[in-house]
Amino acid sequence: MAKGFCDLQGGAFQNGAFCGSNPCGGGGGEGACCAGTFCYQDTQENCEGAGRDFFGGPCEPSPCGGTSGACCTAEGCGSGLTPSECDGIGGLFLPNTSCTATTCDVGACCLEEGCQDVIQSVCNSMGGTWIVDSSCIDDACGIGACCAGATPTSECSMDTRLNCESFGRTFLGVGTVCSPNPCGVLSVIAACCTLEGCVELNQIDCAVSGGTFVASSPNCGPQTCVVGACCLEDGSCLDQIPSDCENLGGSHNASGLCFEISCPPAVLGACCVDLEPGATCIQALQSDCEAGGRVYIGDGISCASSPCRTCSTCDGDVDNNNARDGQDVSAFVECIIASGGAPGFVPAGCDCADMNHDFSVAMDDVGPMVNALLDTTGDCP
Ligand SMILES: [Ca+2]
Ligand SMILES: [Ca+2]
Repeated sequence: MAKGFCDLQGGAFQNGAFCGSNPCGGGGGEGACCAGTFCYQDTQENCEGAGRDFFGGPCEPSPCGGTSGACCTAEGCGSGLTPSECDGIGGLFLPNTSCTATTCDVGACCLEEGCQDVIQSVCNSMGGTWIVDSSCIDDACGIGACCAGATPTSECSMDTRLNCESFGRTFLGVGTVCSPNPCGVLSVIAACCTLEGCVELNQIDCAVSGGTFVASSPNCGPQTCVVGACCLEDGSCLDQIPSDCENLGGSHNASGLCFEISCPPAVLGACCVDLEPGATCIQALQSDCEAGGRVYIGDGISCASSPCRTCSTCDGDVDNNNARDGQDVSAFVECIIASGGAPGFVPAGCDCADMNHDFSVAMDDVGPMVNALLDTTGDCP
């Protein structure tokens, strides 16, 4: 209201302040307290005791004069900071944004070009669809067939898992399609492993009974639901039914559980961490090694044998005389013959014949060798 009306009512006029930020304080409760432009909730006594300005009311919108916006930090969302203050504490400043439950949460953002884990406002600015409590690693944006029922004539639509299941429908998996209509497969009868043993049910009834559906077994066989020791590649053991063990890449033993069976120890081998000179060697499982795009030399091979060794002069200088020339050709051919093209095997003295740095000497090294000889002659470059 205007000052005149305030005076008429015996009030104390607060120039420039509005009731929305409740500048009246009072009651001893908490209210907006300004530390510079940073707004937080505190009692008037504490706030003014700390030499700060007490405004009362909420911090949103901030009465502290800071630029309006949210600041996302590892601790969550804060308001009342200027962009540079937010930047100063390692935050991300979002102009004209207020802190809500999800303002700073990262979730899957579904875009035409794929999925990106970002906060909602960034997703909106890219024109994507943001999904709360999701992540790209779970394929949240993946589309698949969504069945309204379990008969061959049930309505099938293409949707994300979240949208499909939010309507109480059954999602068949990312990448599945509606043509031909797959919804009838939900009514196909197969083995279902329950606590009571094996029963033949459709997929939905099996899920309802808390069982594990074994699509690959149309009937209950004597072994279908036998829980046994499942030995995994890394030497560990899990009690599993055969189909689950197979899905884990393990080897199933129907004759006993993990406490009765000793699984073979993990087979480690030499793994060359990169393909460049000076490559580091680690002992690893083949799957772990190759998962990182590294080169697995072979089961049981120890790093102590330095299998990742590389050329000490220059690629193609097979006889190690610091010159790459025609004299290296016969040594190169001998290396190819000695290795037999075996993967992960560099014969002794052939380090400089591995032109493509894959820790083997094979026919795919011939082309690079020819090119190297044509490009330069004489001393090592
Ligand atoms: Ca040479
Ligand atoms: Ca090679």
